[in-house]
Amino acid sequence: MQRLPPNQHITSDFPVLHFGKVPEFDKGTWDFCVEGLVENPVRLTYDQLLALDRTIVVSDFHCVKGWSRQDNKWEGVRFRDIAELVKPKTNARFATIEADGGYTTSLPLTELMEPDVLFAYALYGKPLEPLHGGPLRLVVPRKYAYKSAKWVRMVVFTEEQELGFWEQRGYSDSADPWKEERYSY
Ligand SMILES: Nc1nc2c(c(=O)[nH]1)N[C@H]1C(S)=C(S)[C@@H](COP(=O)(O)O)O[C@H]1N2
Ligand SMILES: [Mo]
Repeated sequence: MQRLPPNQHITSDFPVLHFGKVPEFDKGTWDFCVEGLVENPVRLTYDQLLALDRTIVVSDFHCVKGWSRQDNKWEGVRFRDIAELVKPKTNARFATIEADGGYTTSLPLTELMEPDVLFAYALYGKPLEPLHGGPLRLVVPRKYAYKSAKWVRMVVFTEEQELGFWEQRGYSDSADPWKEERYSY
């Protein structure tokens, strides 16, 4: 089976790519909020998040600029487990992911509910380092990596899809690397 999406090349190091500054993590004030069209909005501290069911997913990571990094061992909480906790209302169809520093991205719930979609707080058994999105990042292996928001603080369930940071700047909203959906035009 072909493991590398079209026109991607494998890199064995882990490039660091983001817009803006790496936010500082203060465990005392940090929180993770899930709200919008849900029955049971939650605000979790870092320790409360770590106490939720932990899942390990080994997955590949594809940046829209052309590099792919294989076999990343992420550890965290599945999106679907968070959804189970907050109970999306029947009209919720998307979720907007908001990060420290203002970065956002959005995905259909059908794609976020896949079993390999994680809010990751560890990589190879170590707390996720700030450069790669620590303390918490979304990981969506089946999409270009701009959907994998670093420094996630908030999830808002919505009825309509909101356009994320890169998606407002010409990148594809569907972002499927296998179909090479890189740009929105
Ligand atoms: N908050 C935030 N998350 C982000 C980005 C960003 O600019 N800000 N860039 C995205 C892009 S384009 C890529 S390729 C990956 C890079 O993740 P890495 O730095 O851990 O390799 O983060 C994604 N998540
Ligand atoms: Mo990227």
